[in-house]
Amino acid sequence: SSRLRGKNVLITGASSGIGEACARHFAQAGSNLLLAARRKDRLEKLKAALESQHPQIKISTFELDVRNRAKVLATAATFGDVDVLVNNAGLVIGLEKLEDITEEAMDTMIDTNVKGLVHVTQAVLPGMRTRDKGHIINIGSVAGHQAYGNGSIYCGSKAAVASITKALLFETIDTAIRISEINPGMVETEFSVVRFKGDKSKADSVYKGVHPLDGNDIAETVVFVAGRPDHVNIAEMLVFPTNQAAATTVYRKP
Ligand code: NDP
Ligand code: 8X3
Repeated sequence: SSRLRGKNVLITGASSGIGEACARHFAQAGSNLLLAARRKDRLEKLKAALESQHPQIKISTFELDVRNRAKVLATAATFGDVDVLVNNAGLVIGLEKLEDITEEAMDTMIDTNVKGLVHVTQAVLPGMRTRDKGHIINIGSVAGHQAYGNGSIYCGSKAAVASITKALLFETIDTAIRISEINPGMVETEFSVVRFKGDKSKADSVYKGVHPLDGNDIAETVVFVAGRPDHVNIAEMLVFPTNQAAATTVYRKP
């Protein structure tokens, strides 16, 4: 949509998967990009590729761990005006019973998915309030709305994202700021490779016999949500592959 041309879009977790696909789709729409993640080398490659395809847009990259509150706040001071924030950085570690989850895994998920999202939002929302414009799009998950066994902390972290998103709708009701949550089902990205600590065959088995979503499928919905007229807020969306019915219910072709 031409509404996104020239808009400044900050995407966290832009080095892979959904975030990287969002970068490509917003670039296609003519938006300027602020790309953040820990793996700066990947962001640089993406920036170079997108700059050659879309010479008219501006792209900046930021090596940023969203868990590092002080760094997030300091880096945000260099962002300029952010029109759209896509809070996408997130991860799952393991698939284990609650009593078997390590403190490190628990901290990593909560610090990234919940506190990291809050850090970036706290860094960007005050400017949006001052300008009385902006759009925050949080990438939640079906897992935040339907808990499943061996997913307690991850599901809980995404349930927190759902609650925080809803609270923000109330807190910005008297402003022109839009708050949206997009909840994907099964998306084939590096998500399962990270979950199983690099075990590619275990990760591949998650998608066996199904045609999962890919990053582009979610990026298209993010760009659609961001591209609605200013008076339209798509507050919530659930996006499944066709053969998924619930968080852990997928039909697999035999
Ligand atoms: P990927 O693993 O492909 O991408 C995750 C991104 O998050 C990477 O760019 C990674 O970058 C970034 N990230 C992780 N930790 C941090 C951190 N501490 N600071 C900054 N960036 C970080 O997975 P997806 O694209 O699938 O995941 C994106 C979002 O989508 C997540 O919030 C996930 O929970 C959600 N989601 C995914 C689903 C799926 O099935 N794949 C389904 C529903 C929701 P880097 O490592 O360079 O920092
Ligand atoms: C990721 C989806 O439910 O497969 O948010 O873990 S799930």
